[in-house]
Formats: sequence, C-alpha cells, structure tokens
Amino acid sequence: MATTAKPTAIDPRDFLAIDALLDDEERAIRDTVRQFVRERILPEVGEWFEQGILPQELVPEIGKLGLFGMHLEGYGLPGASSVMYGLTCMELEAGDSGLRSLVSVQGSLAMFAIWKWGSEEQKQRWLPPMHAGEAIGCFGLTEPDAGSDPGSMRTTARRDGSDWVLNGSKMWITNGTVADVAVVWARTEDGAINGFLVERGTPGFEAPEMKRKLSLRASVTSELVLKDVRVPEESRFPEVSTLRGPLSCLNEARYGIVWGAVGAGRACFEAALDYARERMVFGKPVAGYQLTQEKLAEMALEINRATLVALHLGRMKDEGTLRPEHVSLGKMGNVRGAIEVARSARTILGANGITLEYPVIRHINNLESVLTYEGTHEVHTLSVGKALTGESAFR
Ligand code: TGC
Ligand code: FAD
Repeated sequence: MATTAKPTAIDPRDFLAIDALLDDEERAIRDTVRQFVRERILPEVGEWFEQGILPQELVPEIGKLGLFGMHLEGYGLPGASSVMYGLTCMELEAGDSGLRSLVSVQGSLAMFAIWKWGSEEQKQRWLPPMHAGEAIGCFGLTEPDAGSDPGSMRTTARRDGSDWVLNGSKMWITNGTVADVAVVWARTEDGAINGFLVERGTPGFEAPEMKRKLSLRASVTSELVLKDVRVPEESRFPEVSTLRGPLSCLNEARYGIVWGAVGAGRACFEAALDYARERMVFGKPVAGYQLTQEKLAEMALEINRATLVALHLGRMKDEGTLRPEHVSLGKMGNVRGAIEVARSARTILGANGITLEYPVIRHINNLESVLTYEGTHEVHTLSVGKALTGESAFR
C-alpha cells in the first residue's frame, strides 16, 4: 500500500531536510556548538578579525565544552564519532575559520600526532591537559621552502649522546606562538623523518608571530625557529620513520575541513538570504528578482551537496572505510564550493558585502587560506588523479 506521508514545508536553511539524517546525540552536539558560536563568537569576531587576534581566554572555554581531541579515545578523551566531530567543525567554521583552525590544529594535528605516534609517557603527559584547554599544541611541518612537498624539508635532528639536537625553521604554523608544546617534524642523519615534542621555553627555540596576514586574521600563525635545540630521546616519537607519520595526521585535519567549509559557506548563504529579503531596490526586495533567485538557488544547491558529501565521508570514517583520497575529493569540492557561495553572497550584499559588519568578506578572505592549507587544491586534485589513473603526477 502506498504511504501518504504529508510533505513538510521547505526550510531554506535545511532544504533537503538533512537534519533528519542525524541522530539525537549528533543534533545535540551540533546545537551546543552552534549556540556557543552564536553567543560567544559572532558578536565579536569581526572586531577580532580587524585587530588580528583570537582571544586566548577562548581556549579553556572550548576545553570546558570538551571539543579538543573530542574524536579520540582513551586518556580521558570523549571518543565522539567522526560525524559528531565533523558537525562541530562545521559549526565552529560558521563562526570563523580561525576558530575551527584552533580546534583542528589542537585536536587533529597536535593531539592526534601524540595519540597515534607518541610514547605512553608522552600521551599521559600531554593528552589530558590539551583536551582540557590547559595546554596548547602546534604542528610544525611546513618550512619556508617545503610546503606541498614536505619530503624536501631541511629541518634536521642530530643524535648527540642520549639527546637530539634540532636545527631549522618552520613557517605558517597555527598556534605556534601560544603553544606549550610543538610537534616538530625533522629529518635524521639516516634520512628518516621523525617527530619531536619541543616545549615552550626550550633554549634555542622561538616562535615569533607572523603578521600582515589578510586572511585567517583571527588565528595565531607563527614561525618556529630552532637553533641547536636540545631535546631528550624521550621527546621523540618512537615509531615514526617516514612521511607517513605527519601525513597520517593531515587526513584527520583535512576531514574536519570538509565539514568546516560547509559552515563558512552556510554562514554566507544565510547572510545573503536575510539581506536579500530585506533590501529594497527599484521598489521591491532584491530577493524578488530572478537573477538573485538564481544565485540563492545555486548557493542552496552547493551547500546541500557539500553537506551530504561531508556526512557521507563521516559515516564512512565511522565505519572504517574512509581513504585519504576520499578526503581529498571532499576537501577539493567543498572548499571550492564554499568559495563560490561566499563570492556570490558578497554580490547580493552590494557594498555592504565588503564590510566587517557582515560575515561574508571575512569568510571570503579566510577561505583563501583554507584553499591552500592542509594540502592545496592542486595537491588534492593530483591525489584524486592518482587514485583514478594509477599514475602519479606529483613530480
Ligand atoms: P608519498 O611518497 O606518496 O608518501 C610518503 C609516505 O607517506 C605515506 N602517505 C600517507 N600516509 C597517510 N596518509 C596519507 N594521506 C598519506 N599520503 C602518503 C605513504 O604511504 C608513504 O609511506 P611509507 O611509509 O611507505 O614511506 O609522498 P610524496 O612525498 O610523494 O608526497 C605526497 C603528497 C604530495 C600527497 C604529500 O606530500 C602531501 O600531502 N603534501 C601536502 C602537504 C600538506 O598538506 N601540508 C599541510 C601542513 S599542516 C597544515 O596545513 C595545517 S593548516 C591549519 C588547519 O588545519 O586549520
Ligand atoms: P607551495 O608548495 O610553494 O605551492 C605553490 C603553488 O604550487 C600552489 O598553487 C600549489 O598548489 C602548486 N603546486 C605545488 N606542487 C604542485 C604540483 N606537483 N603540480 C602543480 N602545482 C603544484 N603548515 C603546517 O605545517 N602547520 C600549520 O599549522 C599550518 N597552518 C597554516 C595556516 C595558514 C593560515 C596558512 C596559510 C598555511 C598554514 N600551513 C601550515 C602551511 C600550509 O600547509 C602550506 O601553505 C601548504 O601546504 C602549501 O605550501 P606552500 O604555501 O609552501 O605552497
């Protein structure tokens, strides 16, 4: 017998009723983070962006919410599902990419590196305070001359008795200046890649903040300078010897970006939709013109498509079937989509689209970094190309 379910009205903010695909626990964490962003971030983030700061008192507040390393298990960590972590990234980035970066770098890069590759002692020491927001971590892979190709890194680690001596520099390192512990990737004398935990205040180690950014302004971005930095053997990750060490961490953070980009795009779409309904031109709301409706329809299409991709990848991750190439496809598509949505939203806001009174130009600028970090659009294109053809075109 045919069912006669009543069609429900369309919710412009959830056109395909994707909310119904989530369970109660997933909705609850999503709503908690959304409320935090609405109350604590949105009223001030324009000002923070303008000043180029991210107030550090947010760190313990986010710790209290349990978001740092929320998808990891053991050591007092919540062991939330990948979908719950993804929804969290989406809501944080609807606030600002810098906020999502803070949580991504702490949980998916620094904490994940220690969780996956650290010794038992390193895990016990760092994971609980990092989860609570009592200690901050950063992840130093990129160098001035080695970004997309981290295999060409020049930072070295030389064995000296029971210590290691690190030399080199890292660049564009999120949280670097404020970090209590830096995960530093370096090449050892036998050509292997290894990771070392370098604590703030270690002689020879400095982390000056990089200034004059016009993107990710509400985020701390730093250089790491290592001049004969001496660390004990206990600070080395015991099992890492190849790039698989750092690259395995990137999969985690890239997954968060697949969701985060949807949040940034959604924030721009909602700003444009609200504006278009209010703003009068030639005697009627901008929303009443076909050209505007085409823009809004395209935005809705992209946001719903991107959300479904993110949710599908999240379900795959929870089932254990997600591969790095899937994440590459998701990052490519969702970041590009968010940029298209943000730029189209900007046109609907007219001149108001370029001020920090509205979120759109801030997201546009941030998304330029998101397109580049965690593997550029080109790097992910080549990863997908390699998976499709079996041919590597990286070099
Ligand atoms: P390749 O020869 O392909 O691989 C070297 C070793 O690594 C393994 N591997 C992976 N393992 C886990 N996950 C992945 N996604 C992996 N990709 C490769 C591989 O199996 C091999 O292991 P082994 O043990 O057999 O030797 O490496 P390649 O030198 O040809 O490079 C490949 C390429 C270009 C894809 C890689 O270098 C790359 O991903 N480059 C992009 C670098 C990048 O994304 N950097 C991001 C830095 S962190 C950051 O941006 C933080 S932003 C702040 C925020 O998140 O908010
Ligand atoms: P390059 O590698 O020099 O690339 C330049 C151009 O060449 C790009 O368009 C690239 O796609 C293209 N290209 C590269 N290889 C190929 C190829 N084979 N074929 C065709 N085109 C190619 N790094 C960290 O380690 N930790 C962090 O916390 C961190 N945070 C960041 C925060 C911000 C705000 C930013 C902007 C960057 C951050 N990064 C971080 C660095 C980021 O990961 C790198 O910028 C990124 O990996 C690209 O490296 P690159 O900038 O050196 O560009």
